[in-house]
Amino acid sequence: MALNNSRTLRDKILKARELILSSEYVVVLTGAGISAESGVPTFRGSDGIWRNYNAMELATPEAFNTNPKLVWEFYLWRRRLIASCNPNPAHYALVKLEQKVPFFTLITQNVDGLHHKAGSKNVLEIHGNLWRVRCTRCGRNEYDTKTEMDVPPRCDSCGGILRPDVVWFGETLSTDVLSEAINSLKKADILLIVGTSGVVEPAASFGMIARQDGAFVIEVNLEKTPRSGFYNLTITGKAGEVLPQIVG
Ligand code: BV8
Ligand code: ZN
Repeated sequence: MALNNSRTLRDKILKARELILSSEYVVVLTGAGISAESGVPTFRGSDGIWRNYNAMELATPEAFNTNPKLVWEFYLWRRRLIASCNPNPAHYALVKLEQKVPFFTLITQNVDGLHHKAGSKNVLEIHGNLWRVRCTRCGRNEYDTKTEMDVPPRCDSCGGILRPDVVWFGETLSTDVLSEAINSLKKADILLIVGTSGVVEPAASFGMIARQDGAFVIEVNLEKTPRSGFYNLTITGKAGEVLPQIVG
């Protein structure tokens, strides 16, 4: 059985490699699982951060309005954790893939910034970025790399409270970023979905959108997800091991 599994896995990887490297337009959707081998905890896995914190308590506008200090302590804790994490072979494989195919879009649900750190260029951060802040009063938006600060921080221009520039539960995604992502899914020949549990909307429906518009959808995940049955090819394995074999 084990031999069969490894041969099946090898065959699936070779099939994915052949399809992806011969495609005109490749879109990749990543979730927390691609950063797991960098040491960034996933959301829903056994070591998941939502285990220690309740997302609905902290990653929501209501939580921030009620207790901005607590929500900022949660984000500072994540910044400190992520500051020492580096991209892993899966991130670097996607940098290489972007250079190998004519058209490429990387859609990420992650807010850790590791795709940029690895060198990916065309990245749509649909849930924002942990290293960016936005003023709740004047809308001023800027990056900062602080892991220690008085919270909640205040805007230099207007004194308004700054918030993490991420999309919380119950908040809509930026319409520009979302329509750019949807457009890329409609044009995609291949959609490669890596390391997401397929729970959070609207990203969870991206595989269906691409499939309905004729894309071949490949999923790479440690385990089957609720969406695996809708996809053309599912490869079970670690992103950091599978992606470098697909991209070469
Ligand atoms: C919205 C930023 C309009 C903050 C995050 C329709 C139906 C049902 C519910 C809704 C719906 N529309 C809206 C909702 C509500 C909500 C939602 O989806 N709730 C869920 C919980 C049901 N969605 C929203 O509110 C969205 N807004 O749609 O606006 C609207 C609004 C209200 C009402 C209607 C419409 C906004 C969602 C954005 C939330 N913000 N992050 C922050 O990070 O602090 S989401 C958060 O979850 C992260 O961004 C994360 O990326 C994302 C998804 O999680 P995953 O990435 O999938 O991570 P997870 O841990 O779950 O899975 C990891 C996977 O990796 C696992 O499968 C594991 O097996 C695998 N893995 C692990 N290691 C590896 C691996 N794979 C490969 N290799 C490995 N080594
Ligand atoms: Zn301001």
